[in-house]
Amino acid sequence: MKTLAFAAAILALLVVAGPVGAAARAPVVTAKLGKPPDSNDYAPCSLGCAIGWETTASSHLPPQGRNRYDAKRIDDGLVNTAWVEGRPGHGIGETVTYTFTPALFGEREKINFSGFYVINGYCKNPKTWRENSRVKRVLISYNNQPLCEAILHDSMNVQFIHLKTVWLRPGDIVTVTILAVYPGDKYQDTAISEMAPLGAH
Ligand SMILES: [Ca+2]
Repeated sequence: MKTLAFAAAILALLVVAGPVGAAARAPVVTAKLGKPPDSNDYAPCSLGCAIGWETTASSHLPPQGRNRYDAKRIDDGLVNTAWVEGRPGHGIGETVTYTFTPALFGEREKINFSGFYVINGYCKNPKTWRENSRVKRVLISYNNQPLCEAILHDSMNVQFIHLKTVWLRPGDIVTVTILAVYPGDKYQDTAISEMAPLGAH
């Protein structure tokens, strides 16, 4: 009996310890699919209406002719320009970081952030969109702590990632990491035409 009781106690401990021992997984949200952008300079209300941010990326494709693919292209309000990652392969693990620098806050102590709007892929035209990879799944982190994973649609329409409100404070960063892609027909370059933080309203 003692052996049985001991075994039961060990089992109970294992059951209790299981979830704690395993790495905590961020919750998963699926983006809400909207309409096609109504013009090339599509720029709906975003957190940018209130304070703005600084955007950087872990890599980008070098310029080709007059086309530029740096991080500025991901929130320039133009559908026909895109940030394109610059690593060999599909850019799994590449990141885009939004920094909310203290100077942007002015008199504000904090501001609410509630997700992103995204125009996925290189949406210059349908051919370019198909030839380059699109983002399928991302990890969204807040000050380097996982906030959630988001699944994006393989579409040229606008899509929205809605998150539980996070209160951003001066110096905070939000990072988006590519976890999976929809491969392009021709290139292994993953592109995002627009991805801008939502909030403040
Ligand atoms: Ca753009």
